[in-house]
Amino acid sequence: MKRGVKTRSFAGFMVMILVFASMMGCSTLTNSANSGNGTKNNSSASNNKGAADAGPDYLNPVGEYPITKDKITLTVMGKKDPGGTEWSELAIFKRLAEKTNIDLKFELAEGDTFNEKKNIALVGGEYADIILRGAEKTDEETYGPQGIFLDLTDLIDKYAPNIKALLEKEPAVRAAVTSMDGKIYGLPYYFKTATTQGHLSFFDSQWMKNVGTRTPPTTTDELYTMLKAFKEQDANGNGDPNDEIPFSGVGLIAMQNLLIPAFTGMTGGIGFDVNDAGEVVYVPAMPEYKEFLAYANKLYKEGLIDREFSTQTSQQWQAKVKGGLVGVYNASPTLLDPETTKTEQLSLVPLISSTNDKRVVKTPDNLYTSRAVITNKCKYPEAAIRLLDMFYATEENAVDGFYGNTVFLGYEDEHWKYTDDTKTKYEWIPPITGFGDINKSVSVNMELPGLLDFTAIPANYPLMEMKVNQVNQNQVPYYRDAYPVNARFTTKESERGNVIENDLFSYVNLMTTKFIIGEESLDNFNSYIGTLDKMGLPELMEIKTAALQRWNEAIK
Ligand SMILES: [Ca+2]
Repeated sequence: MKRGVKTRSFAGFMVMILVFASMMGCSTLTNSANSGNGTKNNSSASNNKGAADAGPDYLNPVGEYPITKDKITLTVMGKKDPGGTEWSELAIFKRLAEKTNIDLKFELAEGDTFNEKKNIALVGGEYADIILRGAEKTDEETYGPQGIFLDLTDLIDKYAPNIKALLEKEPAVRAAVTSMDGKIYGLPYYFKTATTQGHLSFFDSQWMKNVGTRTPPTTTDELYTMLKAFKEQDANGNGDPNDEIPFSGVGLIAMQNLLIPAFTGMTGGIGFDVNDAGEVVYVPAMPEYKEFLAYANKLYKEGLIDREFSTQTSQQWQAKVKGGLVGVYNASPTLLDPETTKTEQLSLVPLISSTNDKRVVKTPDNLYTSRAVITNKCKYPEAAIRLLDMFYATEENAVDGFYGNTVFLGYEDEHWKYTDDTKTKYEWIPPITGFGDINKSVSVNMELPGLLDFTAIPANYPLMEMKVNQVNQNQVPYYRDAYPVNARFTTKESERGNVIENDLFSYVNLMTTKFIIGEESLDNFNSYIGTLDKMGLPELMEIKTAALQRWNEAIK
């Protein structure tokens, strides 16, 4: 899937910078009509204020369109998906420009190339008015206090009623977007859909019936018994009792989602969590983690875990699953062939064990920060925030059919429609047949700033329906947050913390795999803990604890 852009020569890269720089000049020209001087760090347009509440002269009142009286142009540096359509060709941006009088001039790049370009631009002072879909929290902490990213707090208050409503309704969203200095530099993507999920420990109900198991396992012992039966009998019913792989996945993902929570009662996987006393814990250093390792080692020794779990590619694992060889396959049933899969696919409830009596599954992420920042190059920050605010509209305050969900799905009754008044199911309208088509011609369907709140599921898609029903029944009731993913760190804390955390992650990954496959004896668990300490775990715990305390204050 990767991208010719990555191998672009340095000369080519410089050409891109030059094109970008000339675009900046272009935007300055457009702006010069309205701005008396060329100062960088002030909205000169907003200096021409009329009445106190009406905003600057160039702007129509909030709620009225177009947003600006005359056409303006804003430059946007954006991170696009590999091979994705140029954003200027997408329907949402074309229609928004018509409605608002705001033309967006895009300078796009992909993946690491984008990050490199962004850093060069910000350090070199040649950046766009807006950065879309590619800034990070650490950028906010660095470039916010320097004044390069604008503090959006007052702009939101005056010009962005939809964003304001979201922040008032969701204290965790406000906390997540608030920088260390108490200001708001970046706008979030906040998403809730029916198809986001907890863990994915699905299996075929027919396998269970074929081996005489009556009800799905709810403890680690019961899981062991079922996996053993899968191994010993002809669970897939093809006449060969020896071709079953009872439990498979790629790497440690399945263990993190199902087995580690079953033994530790924590959902932080091989990372950080917060215990019931409110203290930071590092899950792979918990005594209960040793019990998980012992259990997984037993499964591995007895051939109940795929022998190739730590070495196989995603494609190899998928081929086994689609070939009907895997029991608990640890993926969404939508991976299976809809033509041939007619049996009920079940998901395990979170399991309990000898060391844990709480059923827990990790709450899925529903928020990405820093999806849009406005820089001090922008002469029209009021217009920029009003345009971005449209991405946070709900169905009730859509403007010409555009609201948060439009970014995800396209325009209702043009690209998709509900199948009936209950609004529980939807279907695509040809020629649109799926999200791939939306991304090709209509929108960038994920990770732009905005609010996505969509609980309908696709019609005529039984495997998706099974998944959603199982997740709602067996996982949603047990959601538990791990360490807050949106806690803020100082620049110094992140620099030091990231080094330690990456080292720990690599070591824990390696050692966990070795303990499971028996290459390392569990007698060495204590020396493994000692190594974690030597690698800086206590220092990282302090950093994480300080950030957690700030987070807890922020969400009060
Ligand atoms: Ca078989």
